Amino acid sequence: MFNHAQLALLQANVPGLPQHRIANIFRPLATPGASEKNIALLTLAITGVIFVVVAGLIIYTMWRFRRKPGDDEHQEPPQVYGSNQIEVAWTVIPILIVFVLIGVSARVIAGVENASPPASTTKVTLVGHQWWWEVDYPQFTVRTANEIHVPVSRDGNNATYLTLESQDVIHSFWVPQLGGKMDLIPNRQNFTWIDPREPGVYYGNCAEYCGTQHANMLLRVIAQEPADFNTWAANEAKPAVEDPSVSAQKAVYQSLSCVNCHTIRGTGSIGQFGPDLTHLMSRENIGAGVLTNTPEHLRAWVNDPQAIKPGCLMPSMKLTDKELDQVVAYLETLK
Ligand code: HEC
Ligand SMILES: [Cu+2]
Repeated sequence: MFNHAQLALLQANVPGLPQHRIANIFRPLATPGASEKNIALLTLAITGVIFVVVAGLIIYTMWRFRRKPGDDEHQEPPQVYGSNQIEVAWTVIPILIVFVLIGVSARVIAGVENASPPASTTKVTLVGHQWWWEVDYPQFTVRTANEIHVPVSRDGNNATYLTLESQDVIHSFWVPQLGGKMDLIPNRQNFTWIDPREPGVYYGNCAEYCGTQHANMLLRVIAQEPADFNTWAANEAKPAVEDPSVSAQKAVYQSLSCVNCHTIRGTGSIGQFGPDLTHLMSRENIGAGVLTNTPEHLRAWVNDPQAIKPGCLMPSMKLTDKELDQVVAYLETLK
């Protein structure tokens, strides 16, 4: 499920938060994930029985009708055609199996899709872009990218409802331990929800091929104690930090075309095409998971994103070394 760069990222520790590194559908930690696990087990059990029966019949037949000493090797064994009982059995039984699986899946999908959000829950609008995730919190006027902070949900309360949209092509939300897959479709809204039961970082990825950098659309759900979540949201809701010691560096950033693609709230940088950078330094990774968000990585990214994530929709800006230092120094103040 993960490529090399992402695996390296998974190994990076975030202090204080356990990492649910194994994105294993058989260890669900949320209600939708748990019901999906049951479908997976049922499907495995049914297909397992079919496998044993079919493979068993093949092995039995090979043994029972093997060539014996004295058999004429040019003589075909007797062939049987058109047994009504067998035809009916292998038509009806698979149809029944398919209907059982459709019924069970439809029930789970309906439960995930149609649950209406109680007023007290967190709402997130997740917008797929080639090749990153925009994460909006309409209740807090917060906008971030690639990392979905949510409160942990211990008693069934505090679920997070997700409205899924796409800016360009079809993407798909899948965080195996929590839930999914649910597609993000242009000109349409889909809904799903998650209720992570344990604090920690849950990994997911885009699950619908969406173009060249599809494999680098890592998604992280960061489930926090409600108090920590509120602290995070309160900071994110503020406009960008104004640090007078970097006003010259900020002026350099403002003079570049970065402002046409990125928003830094409270400044003249109001582009909407790329990720919101207002609180860039509160994110653990950049480029939807290709790099951890360290000063060196940030510099490498701004210098030449095409070398790191070839084909991504941020051009290499060809800054001078001096401009690069200044822009990165400014970005690093955006806590
Ligand atoms: C043509 C639009 C465009 C321009 C111009 C542009 N960017 Fe970007 N930027 C993007 C896109 C799109 C992404 C997301 C790339 C991805 O992850 O696939 C991005 C990502 C980033 C990120 C990583 C953010 C994150 O959370 O992953 C940073 C930092 C960044 N840009 C800074 C800059 C700076 C600084 C400049 C100017 C020197 C700049 N960008 C110019 C479109 C642009
Ligand atoms: Cu994709």
